[in-house]
Amino acid sequence: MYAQMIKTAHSGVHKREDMTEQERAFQDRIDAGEKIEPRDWMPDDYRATLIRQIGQHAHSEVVGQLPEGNWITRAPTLERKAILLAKVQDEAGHGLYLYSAAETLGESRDELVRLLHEGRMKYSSIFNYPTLNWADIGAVGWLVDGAAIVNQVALQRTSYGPYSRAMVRICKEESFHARQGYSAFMAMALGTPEQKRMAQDALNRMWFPCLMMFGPSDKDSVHSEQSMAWKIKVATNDELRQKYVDQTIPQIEYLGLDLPEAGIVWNEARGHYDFDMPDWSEFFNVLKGNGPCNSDRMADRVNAWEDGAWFRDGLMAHARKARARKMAAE
Ligand code: FAQ
Repeated sequence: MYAQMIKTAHSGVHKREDMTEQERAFQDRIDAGEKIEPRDWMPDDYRATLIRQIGQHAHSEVVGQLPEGNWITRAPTLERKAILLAKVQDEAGHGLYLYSAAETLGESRDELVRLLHEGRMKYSSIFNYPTLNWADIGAVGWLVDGAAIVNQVALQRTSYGPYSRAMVRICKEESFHARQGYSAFMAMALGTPEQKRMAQDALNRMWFPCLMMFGPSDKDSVHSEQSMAWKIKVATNDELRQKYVDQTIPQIEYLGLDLPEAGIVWNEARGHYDFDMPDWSEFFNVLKGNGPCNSDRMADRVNAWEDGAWFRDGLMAHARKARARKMAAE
């Protein structure tokens, strides 16, 4: 369904004077802070925008398992290994909650996965960067999950009920993820000089890719204006990015690391840190599939899907037999 709706998901901002009576009544519900539920009437492009965003979000959780999953066998202690295993498993669960939320809009998980594998849907740019060493794994938990949380805490207030409720649970689990990341990273930052050097290097490399997670600057964000009007998004890309920078700088200082060379200066008048924006040409290049790991990530996902076909077929055969047995017994 989303494949046919892609055009409407990009159809520009709705003006009140152009709305039908039904659309106006819908907007009034949004403005009054009501949640929209699956059986409620909604405009086609509200539905398509949600499927796009929730679908991409779900794909990010699943693809996001890859950079950390590849370090489970190499975790430095059994305790770190058990923690990382649980964390990566949680990400799969987050993907499932989100695919389920998309299903309430009439879009199947199989269809969304097909669109991802055909390169017609996106996942978060951050997962196209490599995790080179153990310091990077701490940094993913601290900085990547930290960025995801800033975004997802805001999304708890999104206007679509199932998405909002999925976010409440996901945020609880993400806060464990960020803490385990900070704990692993702190052990490196406060460790030997070589560990500290690795931690500083991980921070420097991940800083800008993490800022990119919030999307392009507001002036270049295609969807923000309409998504804000519908309260699908409750804060803009730049607002959330600022919030993230403001909360992360004191955490870097606490670790005794140098701030990344990224124009970070406290601005007393604004009451916020000033900082340089990432190189947006790099961001858009990663979105086009040209990041350091895009092709590896997609190949891993497509292979996993194909290798799992026998298991899905087995589950379906079992379900069919169980159903036939149940019906015969009735
Ligand atoms: N990466 O008009 P906007 C996680 C695309 S969860 C890739 O501003 P929008 C947990 C955007 O889709 C991380 N594409 O778009 C974890 C659009 O393209 P389209 C995922 C991006 O939707 C941690 C175009 O650029 N979180 O990490 C990105 O209003 C550790 C124009 O952009 C979510 O998905 C990007 N960074 O705002 C898991 C949160 N940014 O669709 C494992 C929900 C933008 O027209 C390990 N999503 N694009 O072809 C959102 O809040 C929004 O979708 C934004 C983008 C803020 C990401």
